[in-house]
Amino acid sequence: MTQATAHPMATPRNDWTLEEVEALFARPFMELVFEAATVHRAWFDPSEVQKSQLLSIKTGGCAENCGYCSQSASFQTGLKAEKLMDTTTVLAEAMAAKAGGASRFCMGAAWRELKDRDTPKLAAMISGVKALGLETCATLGMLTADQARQLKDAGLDYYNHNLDTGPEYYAEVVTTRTYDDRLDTLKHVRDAGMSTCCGGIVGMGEARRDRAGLLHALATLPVHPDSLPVNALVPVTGTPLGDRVKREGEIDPIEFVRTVAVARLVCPRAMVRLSAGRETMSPEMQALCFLAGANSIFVGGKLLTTPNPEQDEDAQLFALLDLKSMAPQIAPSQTQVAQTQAA
Ligand code: SAM
Ligand code: DTB
Ligand code: SF4
Repeated sequence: MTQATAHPMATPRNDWTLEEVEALFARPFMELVFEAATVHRAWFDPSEVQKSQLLSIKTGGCAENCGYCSQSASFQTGLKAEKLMDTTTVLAEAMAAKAGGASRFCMGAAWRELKDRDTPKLAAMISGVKALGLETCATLGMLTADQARQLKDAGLDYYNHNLDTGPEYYAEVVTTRTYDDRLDTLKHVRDAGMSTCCGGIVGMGEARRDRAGLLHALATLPVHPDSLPVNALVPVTGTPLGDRVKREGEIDPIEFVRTVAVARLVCPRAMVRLSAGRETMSPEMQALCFLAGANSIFVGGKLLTTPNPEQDEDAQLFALLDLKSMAPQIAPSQTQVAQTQAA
């Protein structure tokens, strides 16, 4: 905290206005990146980047209609739906991820919500991965308060549940759930004492105001996300948003870096994850993202269903940029810190 007080923007705030967040986006690019890099240094070692690995434990056939997603049953993407993986396979994948240098393992399921009948199996996977010494994360759709507690008891450190975009653009992205549904699950996760992982996707045809709207929504949550993934849309053929981006063109890379920088500024203590979309980013673009405050990536040749740079390519990137791998981040969540301070 002593270092953090050195810069006025390094102290977390929950009273951001949308206009203030938009004003950050509009800052001269060099100033914005410099400020974000400065705030990044107040809380983190800028030479450390965490390597996370993803595994799709239940692929395809999802009941939601997220317009970017390869796994929605609403779109013809050519993806084959699969059953929930068995625990032994998941643990073998987690061991391989650890051996490959990942310190965090995230299990993703193409579900609208977790079903009670699957919870014991999920709990076994989570406790097994945790026993390997990995930081655990899962993303399984909506959770009830009770399910969140069961996952926490099993050893789940983080729950990922993205808001994806600003509230005004949300209905363009998905119509089978509301922003409030997402906020409810995030509350259950916080109340269970888990760390929240919540971010969104850039490059879905949204306006800058929507990107600011997303970051404003995150920065005004009762407690900031502990982990904030910034995904660049991976355009999947057959999805409405993937097809649209292929027709209309991708977002300007500098606007993506601006989004990373503003994420770092409005949620200074969050792990900002440079998530989907690195496959098509140059080393220079990724370096700018790290400078602007991103401090985690997903490693391994596959995200959930789409390609990601191979391990050796990322090893070269780390060597080129003199980056070190970060250890698991299982400090108390920001919710727990706030509760301790209030007590
Ligand atoms: N079904 C769960 C849910 O949606 O919460 C978990 C899995 S879902 C695939 C996890 C996140 O991946 C989504 O919230 C979205 O932000 C991101 N994502 C999915 N498809 C993507 C794509 N094509 N490009 C970028 N990000 C994507
Ligand atoms: C997140 O925000 N990004 C990751 C993780 N959370 C689960 C998932 C990216 C998925 C990209 C599309 C795919 O591979 O299917
Ligand atoms: Fe289902 Fe998640 Fe894909 Fe939406 S993003 S369709 S909820 S798997």
